[in-house]
Amino acid sequence: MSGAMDIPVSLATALRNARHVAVLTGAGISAESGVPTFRDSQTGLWARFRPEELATPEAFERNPQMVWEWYEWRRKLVGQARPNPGHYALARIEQHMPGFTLITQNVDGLHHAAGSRNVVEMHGNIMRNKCFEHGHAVDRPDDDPKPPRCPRCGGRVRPDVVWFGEMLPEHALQAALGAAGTCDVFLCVGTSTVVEPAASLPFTALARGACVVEINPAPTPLTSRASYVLTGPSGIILPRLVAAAWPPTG
Ligand code: BJW
Repeated sequence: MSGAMDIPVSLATALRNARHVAVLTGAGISAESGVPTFRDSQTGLWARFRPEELATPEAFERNPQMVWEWYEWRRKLVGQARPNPGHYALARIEQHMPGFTLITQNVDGLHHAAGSRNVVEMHGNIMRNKCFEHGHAVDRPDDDPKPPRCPRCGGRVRPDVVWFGEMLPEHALQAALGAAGTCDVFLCVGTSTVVEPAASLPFTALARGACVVEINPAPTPLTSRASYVLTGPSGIILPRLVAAAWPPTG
């Protein structure tokens, strides 16, 4: 990618003429905001931590303090992060579209911070909490103990995110499936496209006949099937895609 000229005209036209655009984002879109991805070999969280020790209900039952403290550390990172040009470009696309659904696997809230409105959070939000036993929402947990206790039932408090082996929020799953099954253009941005059920969404869109665009510096299981592959960081490519579809006037 070296300039706006690198966006194929046929892609810019398809985006401009779309009635419904669906976007799936993953950790890569927030990498340029300083939030580590999961699976990148040098910087990814799981180059240093084992997911089965941290991102499962069993891990929390085994060692709730360690899991709670890992999430507190990540909350600090996310709390300092600001949206990057990739997040803002997606908010701009929404302003141009009659129908737009931004499906994110990210728990960092940066799409809302960038001004996106129709955001579906498939894996929850790291800034929210709920109790482990009954799912009661817990607004402001105490600092101690770690993890704190639910004021309603005394259960342990956990982050309101989706761990491996857990069901996704039903409303989010339905909204994501609905958007993938009805869109004309599907953008798959900054995800390794391996964690289900999110990873199936671009394939659902392909089966429906949508134009599926992958934006990622590295190949994924989608790369060989995508209609267009834009190789590079989303903070560079997405603003170029917007400029190609809706050229600045004057
Ligand atoms: C850039 C960039 C730049 C870098 N610009 N890009 C069917 C088959 C097999 C298994 C399953 C299945 N169905 C369900 C499962 C089990 C499991 C699963 O999928 N396992 C697979 C690993 C095989 N799924 C589940 O358990 C899900 N639950 C479920 O399906 O319930 C029903 C059920 C249960 C059990 C059995 C069967 C059915 C729940 C999944 C929950 C995932 N949770 C996590 C943690 C969230 C909380 C937290 O943040 O701590 O979600 S795991 C982690 O992975 C996180 C992410 O959202 C998710 C996806 O990762 P993502 O976003 O793709 O990040 P990376 O790091 O992998 O990739 C980053 C990408 O960015 C790379 O491609 C880079 O190249 C790129 N990049 N810089 C653009 N500047």
